Amino acid sequence: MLKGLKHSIEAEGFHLEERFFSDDTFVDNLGDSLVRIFESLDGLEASCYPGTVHFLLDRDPVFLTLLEDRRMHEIAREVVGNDIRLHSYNGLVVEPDSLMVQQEIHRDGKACRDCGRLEGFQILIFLDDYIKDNGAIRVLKKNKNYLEEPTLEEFENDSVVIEGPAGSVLFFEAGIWHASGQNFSEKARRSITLVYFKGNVSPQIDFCEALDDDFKSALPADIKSLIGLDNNVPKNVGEFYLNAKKKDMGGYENG
Ligand SMILES: O=C(O)CCC(=O)C(=O)O
Repeated sequence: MLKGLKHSIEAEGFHLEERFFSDDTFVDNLGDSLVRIFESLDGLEASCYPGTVHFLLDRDPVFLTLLEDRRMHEIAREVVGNDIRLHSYNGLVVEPDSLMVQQEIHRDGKACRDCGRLEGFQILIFLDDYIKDNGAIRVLKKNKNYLEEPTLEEFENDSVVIEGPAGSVLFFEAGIWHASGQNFSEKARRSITLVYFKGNVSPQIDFCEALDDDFKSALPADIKSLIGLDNNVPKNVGEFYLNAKKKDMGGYENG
């Protein structure tokens, strides 16, 4: 799979792996948890980006289980390099006839004019079947100007709709322009997006500040590193010495 995936990413900027997650119960659990959280949102969280649930990681244990599927991170490392960091981990619940910012032609995260495959990588996990009628994502294939923002007309002419069954995963470079369609079906379309960037790009949220200490300390070492907890800079002199003590006085780092 990896060889084909790398080839498609290289040539077109994206690759769909049908039923990458073949355990239907797991995919259903992800979808159910996402909807439960979505329905409990209020205030700014409910109104600022309708249809988007941000910062999934500690909202339900199933989202940590998903992050512990290292196959996804390995693929991101193959494409971007070893020094990757999770930039964002969000969910989408696209309700019938709803309007969302994702319907505009866009790129996620810190993708900028110069950010092609070297900088970032995105994974979109379908929790329901993606079909034209429910507004499946459209992506603009790579061409020689693919980092430039396309006009509406260019996007309409040159983009492709990505359809696939629940459990499928769309892998794409962060530099690829894309947009959701409108959901004309009678059921919500749900998905999860993981965006990775190189370690020197700041994430959508400071995971270190946002997560609870108990949650952080129970995380496996590689997941800590993936979300940037390794870079936990002491906030003050007191914390610096406390960290040094915690290391059992095994030496003052950079001391
Ligand atoms: O799945 C979709 O509808 C599009 C998702 C999207 O545009 C995004 O996550 O940036």
